[in-house]
Amino acid sequence: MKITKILGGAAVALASFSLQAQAETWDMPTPYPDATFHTANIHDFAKDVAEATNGELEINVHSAGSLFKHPEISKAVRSGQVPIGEFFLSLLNNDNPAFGADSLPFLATSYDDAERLWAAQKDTIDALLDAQGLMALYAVPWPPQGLYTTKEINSVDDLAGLKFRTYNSTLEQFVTLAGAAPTQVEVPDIPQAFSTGRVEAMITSPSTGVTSKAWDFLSHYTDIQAWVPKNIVVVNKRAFRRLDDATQKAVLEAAARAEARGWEMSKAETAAQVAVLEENGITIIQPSDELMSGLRSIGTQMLEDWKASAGAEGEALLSAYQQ
Ligand code: PCA
Repeated sequence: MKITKILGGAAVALASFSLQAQAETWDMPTPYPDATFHTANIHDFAKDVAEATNGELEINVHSAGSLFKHPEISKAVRSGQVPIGEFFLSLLNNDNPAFGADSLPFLATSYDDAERLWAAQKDTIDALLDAQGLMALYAVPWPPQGLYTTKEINSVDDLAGLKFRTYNSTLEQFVTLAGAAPTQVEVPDIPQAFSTGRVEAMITSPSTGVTSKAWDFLSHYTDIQAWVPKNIVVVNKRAFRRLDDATQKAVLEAAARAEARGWEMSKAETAAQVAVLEENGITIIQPSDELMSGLRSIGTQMLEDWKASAGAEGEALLSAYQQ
């Protein structure tokens, strides 16, 4: 009796020890607030992974740049400081122009275009990330990007001199060519940047307009649908390889589900969040032909610059997209 008890206790202790030894927690930095659909999707992804692995892999999401600031996230995953993270794919444009293709103005402006562009980009991006010790898990687009201002904008000239919030180098170039003055501001800092007068206009999605309560500091939304940029979730390859086969498989399956779910969430967001902007008093405007042709010609110039810097790799990517 006594012996069985002891053995039983030892068996229980052993079992819980081996569970503890296997169970792992991954800290996951992300740049955007919890109210963002991308972040909600990541929380679901983490839940799926935990469930599929019986809690052996827990992903602990640190949103809104709380663990690493957005520009640091890719480096933190690369160096292994964290095993997994999310960031805006085209932030890596400075490493290689192929990363920035989805942020080129008017190259891909609908979800169908965005899907074809992602298919055309994917192999190149995978190879570039692989060389950095990273592996892509999934990518999800933001809704098409629109123009937020404090007045009606009918032409590129109307943008001249505006203090303009930007989020990457391609947007910075676009804004500069439009004659406005760019300032890089991360999403969690948008309300303060506007309320203190550091910026007075921005190009972003209806989603980010809503999560930052654009109606508190802006009045007009012009639906220019300029590009459909993506967020990407990556893992550190070494950290991934340390997982056993079943856990690796669970992560990849949850990632595939998150990608499919995220694209649907993004599509559903577009109209829904424009409606929220409108309900809160923002004037929604269809762009004038003059504004669009002015912006498009800036886009054409930027595509030429991009081609020149992206070389043969860029050409292959573009021709795959334009097939
Ligand atoms: N929101 C993010 C990226 C694109 C978007 O729609 C931002 O404004 O930074």
